Amino acid sequence: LFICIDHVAYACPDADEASKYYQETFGWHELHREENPEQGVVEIMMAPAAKLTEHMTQVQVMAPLNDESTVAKWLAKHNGRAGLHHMAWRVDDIDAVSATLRERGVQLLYDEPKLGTGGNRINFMHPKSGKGVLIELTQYPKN
Ligand code: CMX
Ligand code: CO
Repeated sequence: LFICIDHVAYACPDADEASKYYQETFGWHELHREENPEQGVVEIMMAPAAKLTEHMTQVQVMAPLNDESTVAKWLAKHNGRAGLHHMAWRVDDIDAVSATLRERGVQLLYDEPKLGTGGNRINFMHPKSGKGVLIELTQYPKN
């Protein structure tokens, strides 16, 4: 069902500041950045390598775009402190994986996948189905 851990997401108030720290202190690279208004985040995908390769895991540095953002709510609940917010599992076929997981009683947040990083199709397992962890499913565009 699953290919690899696509990313681990770090939520913070200022994504640029965190990216600068990753670059200057750890020598990491920005692979991609975008704003996703539907998800309410500005996100920067980062990794030790300058290019995304098969089975590589990234860090998604993200900050809320506005006060209504789920990430703004999460930060407020954590007294404004940055921290790990979710992890994402890369899948080959999100529709098939979602159907199998639903059969197994897993609660997915959306009826249909939404648009995620770089045009990926994404969905989330509710934290209670992830044993206390918010887990994203992500499928890259097929080319
Ligand atoms: N990790 C683990 N548990 C979490 C969590 C997180 N990130 N966010 C919330 N929870 C838990 C809370 O602790 C709470 O648990 P209890 O009921 O035991 O107290 C429960 O979930 C409900 O929390 P809440 O603060 O009331 O939050 P909501 O139910 O309003 O929202 C969730 C939670 C998961 C539905 C919401 O965050 C969501 O829709 N997430 C998916 C979208 C998202 O995270 N987008 C940003 C990332 C985009 C990207 O990766 O591209
Ligand atoms: Co994510």
